Amino acid sequence: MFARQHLICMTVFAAVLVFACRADAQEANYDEAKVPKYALPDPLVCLDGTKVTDAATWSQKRRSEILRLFEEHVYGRSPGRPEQMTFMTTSLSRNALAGKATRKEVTVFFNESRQDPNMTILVYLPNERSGPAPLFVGLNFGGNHTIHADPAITITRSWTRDADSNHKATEAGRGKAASRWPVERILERGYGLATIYYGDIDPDFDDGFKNGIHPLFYKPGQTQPGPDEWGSIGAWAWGLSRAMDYFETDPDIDQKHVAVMGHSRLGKTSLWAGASDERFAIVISNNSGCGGAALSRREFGETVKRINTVFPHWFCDNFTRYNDNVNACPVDQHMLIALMAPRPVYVASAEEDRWADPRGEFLAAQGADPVYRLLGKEGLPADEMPQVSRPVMGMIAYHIRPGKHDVTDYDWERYMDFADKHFKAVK
Ligand code: GTR
Repeated sequence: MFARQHLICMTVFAAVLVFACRADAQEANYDEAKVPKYALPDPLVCLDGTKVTDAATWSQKRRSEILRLFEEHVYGRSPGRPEQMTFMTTSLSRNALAGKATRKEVTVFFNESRQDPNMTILVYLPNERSGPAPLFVGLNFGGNHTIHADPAITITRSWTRDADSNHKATEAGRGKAASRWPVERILERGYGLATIYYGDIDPDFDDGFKNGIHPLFYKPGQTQPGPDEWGSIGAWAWGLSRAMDYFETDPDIDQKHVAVMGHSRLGKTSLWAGASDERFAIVISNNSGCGGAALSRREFGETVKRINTVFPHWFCDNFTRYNDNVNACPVDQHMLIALMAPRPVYVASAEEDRWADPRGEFLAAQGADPVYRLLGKEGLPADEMPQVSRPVMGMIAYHIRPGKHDVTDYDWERYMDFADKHFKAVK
């Protein structure tokens, strides 16, 4: 009897959920004519109303003001580098991928006891190089073993989305995401690639921050982050900074030429990593959308309310204040892109990825341009949104390619063109 009632309850609940999701999806606006009128906060006007007219005021005052605003209202404050952190190389081959690469796996332990959570950085470096290799680093969605069929990559022990195998990754996942990681091509163009499974840092579901990295930093008595403290995006970005700490110790890696790249929620993460850690020399956002490169005030496709509802663990709790009033938020995402200045930043969209609002991504990139120009840099050399497959590259780059929400070879080739342009890498 109880079981039957329970079943009925679950069925009703599921039906309501499906209905709610459909209703919500229908409500998403995809009509340019229905984008509300909005005014963007000026990245060059300080909170006290003064206008920034010189580079020194930007770097000494306004930049840190904007960074604090993003911490307080959007991503939350993160801790720094743990004092007890250690690195351990757990595998090394100088003869990987038919001799083309050096492959390393490096485990990062965050505390003295070397317990979980810890993260494993998988690194491929081109053997054909004359010195330390410039590097792309990005988090992956399924485990390091998914990015390439290389049988030597260790399968992650962390929670994965793979429900078939009880959330434990298996051999079946090996190479599954290879189309998003053209490792051989990256090596051929003279770059290394490092990647980390994002679930090593914080599993991507809302558990009240009991698992993952957060509890390591709780003050006595604290059970979850405060309203202005890091959510999961903050934690993932923090993990990228810890990887950067490792790169600084590896003589095979050119630590001054590390580009951080991420797709979708991990594109939001690469932007936040690049904003909060200026050691990343290039920052790349692939289809990052709402809470990433897209302007929140346009409310086109995914909205702040919807993202905070469906993914309550991604941002800090303060961000929910803007669910019904996004105009009250003291920042919008063009200011996040401006935090990369004067470093090169690339924003990429996909034509069919309307959920991520390609135009909103372009407009945010454009909205950062005045800051680059103030710093004497080119910014984004485009007055209008470019046509499909017509990348524009200044210090800010933008492209929109045909197709859906994904990372393709086209995207990677453009990121490497951009890195060639700014790093002058050996090819
Ligand atoms: C969607 C989410 C997006 C984007 C995407 C992803 O469900 O609405 O913001 O992050 O997931 O990460 O694949």
